[in-house]
Amino acid sequence: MVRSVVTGAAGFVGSHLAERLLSLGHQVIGIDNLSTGKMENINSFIDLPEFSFHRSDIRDRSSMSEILEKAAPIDYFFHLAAVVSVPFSVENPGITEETNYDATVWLLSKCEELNVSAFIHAGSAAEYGDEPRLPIKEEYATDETKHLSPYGKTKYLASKSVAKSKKPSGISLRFFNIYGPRQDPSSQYSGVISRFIEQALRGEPLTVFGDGEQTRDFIYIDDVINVYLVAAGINSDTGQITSPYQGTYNVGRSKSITINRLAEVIRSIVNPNLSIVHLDPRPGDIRHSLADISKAKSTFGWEPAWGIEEGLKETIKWYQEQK
Ligand code: UD2
Repeated sequence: MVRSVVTGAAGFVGSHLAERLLSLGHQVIGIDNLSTGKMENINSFIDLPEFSFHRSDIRDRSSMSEILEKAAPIDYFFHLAAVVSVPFSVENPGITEETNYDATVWLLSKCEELNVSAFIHAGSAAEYGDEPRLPIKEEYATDETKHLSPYGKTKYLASKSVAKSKKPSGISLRFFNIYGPRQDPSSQYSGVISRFIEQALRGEPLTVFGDGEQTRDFIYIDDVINVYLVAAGINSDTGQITSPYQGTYNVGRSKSITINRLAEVIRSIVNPNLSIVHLDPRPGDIRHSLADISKAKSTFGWEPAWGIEEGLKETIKWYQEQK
């Protein structure tokens, strides 16, 4: 039976990935320190015999060694656990470096020792800093890039180490703006889509920061899970496995939308009478973001399948069901 470890398994993306691997008949060992992840994200599958859950911090080497040695032989190591908040990283650069960089490099070497076939790291568009050349290509992130936060810098360095690894085969997926069910809307820095939907469902005005003409490249969670599988060499329908890929790949739709337009679309789906208000611009925001995804397309034959309106409708439906 194919066996995967998913770090960050109780998070927004990790829980979807674990659930999908289980649905393909794979075994999953989920690890999370529950700092931002939530048990409610994994409740629907926690009792499955093919799933086991360990509460552990990825910086804790003795606990991680014990879990991984017991779990061996491991086929895939999906590494999603990280400091995910940009402002937290600015206030806590030490914890960010230990978590996003040091722990990742150590886990990679542990996976080499345990003969894991692929190590798939969650990279980020933040690795590009405020890149003016659009659409953004993978090679634009270099050692000279001016990162806007310890988050961006540590993700870049970790991606670089992972992408060089041949054993296990190292893959770093640089995600642009991910959205979908289970994204946590509760902080000021939560993804804008989760915030707008939460505001809309409460009947509150949608809060656009600045003039709203900034753009982002949003990708729906299902497309993200598919790219995780194909990059690892797992057939996303049958679960059959072939050789994993290696290197760094952008993951977005390569289509951008302004935040103003996004607010209008969400309002039109939930309640056309809602107001949209403009607040001060958020300090440190980049203006435009757009992925060049030709490398992922030509290497894995992967293409995003979800349009923004369809993805938003599905996401809104999920938030409504939680009420
Ligand atoms: C994303 C990632 C972040 C980092 C960064 C790198 C998310 C949630 N965050 O930040 O981790 O990788 O990319 O570039 O994916 N906005 C509003 N109103 C709100 C909330 C946000 O107008 O209530 C605007 C915000 O000012 C920004 C845009 O929406 O221009 C997107 O904000 P975000 O926080 O969803 O994501 P982003 O791109 O800043």
